[in-house]
Amino acid sequence: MDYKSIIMAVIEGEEEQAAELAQKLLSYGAAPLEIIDYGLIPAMAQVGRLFKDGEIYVPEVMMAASVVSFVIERLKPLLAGEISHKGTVVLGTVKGDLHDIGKNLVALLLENNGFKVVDLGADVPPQAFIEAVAIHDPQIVGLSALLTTTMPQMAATIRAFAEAGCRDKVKIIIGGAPVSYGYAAEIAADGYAEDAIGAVDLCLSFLKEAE
Ligand code: B1M
Repeated sequence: MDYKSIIMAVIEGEEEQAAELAQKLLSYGAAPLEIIDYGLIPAMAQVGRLFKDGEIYVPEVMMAASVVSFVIERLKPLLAGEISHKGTVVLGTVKGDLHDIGKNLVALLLENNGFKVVDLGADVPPQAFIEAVAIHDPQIVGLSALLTTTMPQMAATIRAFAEAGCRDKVKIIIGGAPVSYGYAAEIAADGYAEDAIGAVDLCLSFLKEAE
């Protein structure tokens, strides 16, 4: 299967073309998750490299990001998950951070693995996570960050849970490109996942533990 064309379409911000190419790949037998893994994610990695090297600027990055979201929206119905919920995850990108593509992928895969996901979006302050936990009673809270400057908001969110007296109520997991196992340990998160599949495995393992 050739993913080069869809990768180029994302990088060039060609929304309709990317959606058509995704459709074509599906008709050749590609699974929706393969299109995400071999097409959309590598395209964003390439966009990141071009941005870092000063070959493209924020508007082009935003265009590429919106193409990815557009294609994912179209693949979503093909990834129908279970209807009964195994557990609930409150998910968000931390305060000050607007990156939401990775977080949206985590939400998508969790939903497709039977979780109810309460997605708080991006730029979420600690208090909003705490309020969502009070309302939705999840087993797990997932924090995403893509900037080294917003990673400390993960620690701040965990501290806010402790200060509000509800740290023990939930498992808190973290993820995002600059985050690591070491950082999770440092801020006393309950877990770290490198990618969306890893986040699903981690959440499933917490539910198993609680049984
Ligand atoms: Co920005 N940005 N960005 N950006 N951006 C990065 C992150 C950067 C690495 C680019 C670079 O310099 N090479 C750099 C950060 C450097 C650093 O902190 N060290 C950067 C910068 C500097 C910035 C701005 C400051 C730029 C500026 O304005 N001068 C600015 C900050 C805005 C803000 O947030 N306050 C900014 C803005 C933007 C856009 C708005 C233009 C856009 C975001 C659009 C959107 O998300 N809706 C954007 C994008 C798209 C990127 C890159 C190019 C791509 C990110 C992405 O979507 N990757 C990125 C470069 C890169 O990562 N290569 C970059 C694809 C996605 C599938 O991967 O998000 O890593 P990722 O998610 C993965 C895993 O990390 C993991 O699973 C996902 C799927 O496998 N994961 C989790 C993520 N969350 C998880 C949570 C979990 C578990 C796993 O559990 C809860």
